[in-house]
Amino acid sequence: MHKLDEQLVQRAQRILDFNWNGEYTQPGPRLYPHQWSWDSGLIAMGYAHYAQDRATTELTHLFDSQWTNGLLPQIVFNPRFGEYFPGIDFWHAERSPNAPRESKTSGVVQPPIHATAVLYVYRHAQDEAAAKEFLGRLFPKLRAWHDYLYRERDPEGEGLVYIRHPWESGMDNSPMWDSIMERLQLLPEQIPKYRRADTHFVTAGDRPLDAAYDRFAYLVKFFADRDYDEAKIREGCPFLVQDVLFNALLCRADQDLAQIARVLGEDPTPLEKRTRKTARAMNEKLWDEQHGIYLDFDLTTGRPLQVYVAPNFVPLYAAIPDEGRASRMVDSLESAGFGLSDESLTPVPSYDRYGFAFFPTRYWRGPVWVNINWLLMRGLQRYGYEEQAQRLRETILSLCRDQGFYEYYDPTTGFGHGSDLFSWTAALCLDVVLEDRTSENLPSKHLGE
Ligand code: 2M8
Repeated sequence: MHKLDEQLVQRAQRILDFNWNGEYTQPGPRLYPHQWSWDSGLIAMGYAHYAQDRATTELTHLFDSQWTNGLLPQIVFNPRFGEYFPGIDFWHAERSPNAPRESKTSGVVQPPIHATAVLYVYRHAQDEAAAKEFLGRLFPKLRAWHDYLYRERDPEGEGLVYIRHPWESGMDNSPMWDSIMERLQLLPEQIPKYRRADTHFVTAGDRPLDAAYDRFAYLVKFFADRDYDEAKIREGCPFLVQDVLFNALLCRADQDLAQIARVLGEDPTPLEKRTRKTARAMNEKLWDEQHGIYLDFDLTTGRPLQVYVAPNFVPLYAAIPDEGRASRMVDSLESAGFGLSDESLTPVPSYDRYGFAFFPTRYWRGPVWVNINWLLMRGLQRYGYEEQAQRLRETILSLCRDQGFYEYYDPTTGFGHGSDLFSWTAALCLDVVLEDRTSENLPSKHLGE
């Protein structure tokens, strides 16, 4: 390995060591002290290369707090840390008969990358027997997680699941939610009392506005008032969206779950059928022919959300578009708004930089995120766009090398912002250096036919 790469690997490992607490990895040391669901999946993929025990402990700890109906919570709280909003008491997860009694969690979910992470860990394992035991232990939990999503979040059986809070998307401050947030006119007495903690740790200018937090808090109370009963929530919830990133990762995770089933000698057929159904539904309902990208669908208005964000190219990672559409997506990624081939920019801005709400340093409104770049890099590799994937690879490495491991980066200056010592940035950077392409040996043929 090149000396510079070796140093980068050591630096990345030191970040993960620092944030590891014996049971899980804090996403960022001050801003995010608890365990976050999709962070853990991404972080485990980094550990897969050098700390298998940690990878399995991390995912096991998360799934230990799975609800009895299969819901995998966005946050598993560590009661030792009080300073995070919303904390344990705000959620009232205990009002649900499904919430765990032994541990404290939030009552929303995050993008389902877990089966993908579990398979990744298995494929990199040195100890085949231990890895197979882990696979066997996690398989029913992963199946219950995906079944929950299709059962509770896809009541019409379309093959597309909905999210019901911006936090469920993993990109809560995205301009994608602006029209919904604006529509949500609240009277002062409808806004729950709360105190933010995030702006104590990072500059308020990088974080969501208070008006957004008012609505985030309102939605949490809405769920708790309905005891987290999905049928009741669905009836009047002002935020119900079929999100592209979420469904693309679910489709990919179901492909990986089918692969896990095969390894364990279980029947993969129902999972394969389901993954094809989701791919087909995304191609039929969410594709935007004019702009060469997939769009989220707002179930309240019955219309697509015409907002162009980088995560909406992630269907490439799940092999959802056919070759023609993939090539249109690459053109869009190379267009001025996303600048994949523009040398004057650090790609990929998370939101079209000519879009009305573009803000290069405000969280999810324009900054470059390493997890999104990584998913796009892997997706582009899958379709054979080596040159474009290489640009993303180099971007991830140079950002980490020059700036350190930040939560996100300004695409116009390359400067790091948000939380420093950020775990998924370190984990994925590590993966990029040590990447073993053979672990990505799924067929590159698309699924949508
Ligand atoms: C951010 O979200 C949390 C709420 O979940 C927050 O702002 O407090 C997002 O970037 C999310 O995707 C991420 O999982 C989390 C922890 O890194 O932080």
